[in-house]
Amino acid sequence: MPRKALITGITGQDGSYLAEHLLALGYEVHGLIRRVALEEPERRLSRIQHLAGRIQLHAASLESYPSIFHVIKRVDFDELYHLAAQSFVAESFADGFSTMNSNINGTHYVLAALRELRPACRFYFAGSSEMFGTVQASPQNESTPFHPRSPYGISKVAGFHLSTNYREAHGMFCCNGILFNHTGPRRGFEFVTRKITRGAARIKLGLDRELRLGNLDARRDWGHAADYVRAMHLMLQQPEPADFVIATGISHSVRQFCQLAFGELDLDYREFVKIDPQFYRPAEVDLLVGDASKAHRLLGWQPTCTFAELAREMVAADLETLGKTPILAGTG
Ligand code: F7E
Repeated sequence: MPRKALITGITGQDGSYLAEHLLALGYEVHGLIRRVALEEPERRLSRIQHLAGRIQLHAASLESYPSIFHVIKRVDFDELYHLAAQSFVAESFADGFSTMNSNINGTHYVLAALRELRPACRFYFAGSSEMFGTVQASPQNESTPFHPRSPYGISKVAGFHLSTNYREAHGMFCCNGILFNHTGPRRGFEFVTRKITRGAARIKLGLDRELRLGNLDARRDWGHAADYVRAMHLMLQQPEPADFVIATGISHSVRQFCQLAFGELDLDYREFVKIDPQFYRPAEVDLLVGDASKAHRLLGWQPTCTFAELAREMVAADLETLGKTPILAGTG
């Protein structure tokens, strides 16, 4: 009998890579999606289109306990990966209420339904380096205190504590991944790395003349999402539930990513990147760099993709996709 996994957020970057990874390992993969996604499959299911027929999708809303309950009741899941969230930090400043509702209550609904129906199902919570916020020590590891700087970060701290509490109070197998920034060609367009690679490719192709960005001096520890989903799976295979930092251990600035991405296209980012205050955040996280030595030691996990390789892959993918659009075919 194959093991059965449910992924919330299967339509996102991480969900799609995780679904591929679990299928390759022989899992029966199920995904929780919003009903509205079924009405616009080309746009909303684009990252998992190539998996059609190999995964089973269930419509539910993170805002509705009964809808989550019914999905969890339907199948005897062995593992549940809770990745669904409002994950764009800037948006969480614009609408903190909906970020809190879906990220905190959504996590609580999933945990409560699991406890009621399938308490033996292993649970993964997608925690975030944004929980560290204004860092209290560097590099950050599993013992570093949290000091979140955004409603998003606060919602992830709450989710982390909820998951930990179900582990401690109800004996459930709950693991929290504390994942540092991870990206790749499937990244949403608003996140800075994808905004830069797509922007650079558009400029190269003559579709745009400039790219407007905010704080170029923020530093993050960026890895490849395909590497990071392997760690999620490994966490749930351990003898005991625990929390793990997943990171490369190397930080770079947004400016360095611009340099690399534009450089891939023989462009100088300084000619094209314009600073626009609207992309600054009311409270910034200046520096994040993770210490993943616990994951190296206990999970045998290592990242495989360097920062430069990441930029190269993303630029190449954006150039290829944009090069195929009809607008270019017309303009040569
Ligand atoms: O920003 C700066 C911005 O939006 C990175 C999410 O996956 O990782 C991600 O959160 C940095 C920030 O990601 C622009 O101020 C400059 O310092 O790509 P981002 P994030 O906020 O680090 C964590 C681990 C998560 O958990 C989150 O869900 O880049 N920045 N100029 C900009 N950022 C954006 N988005 N757009 C700009 O124009």
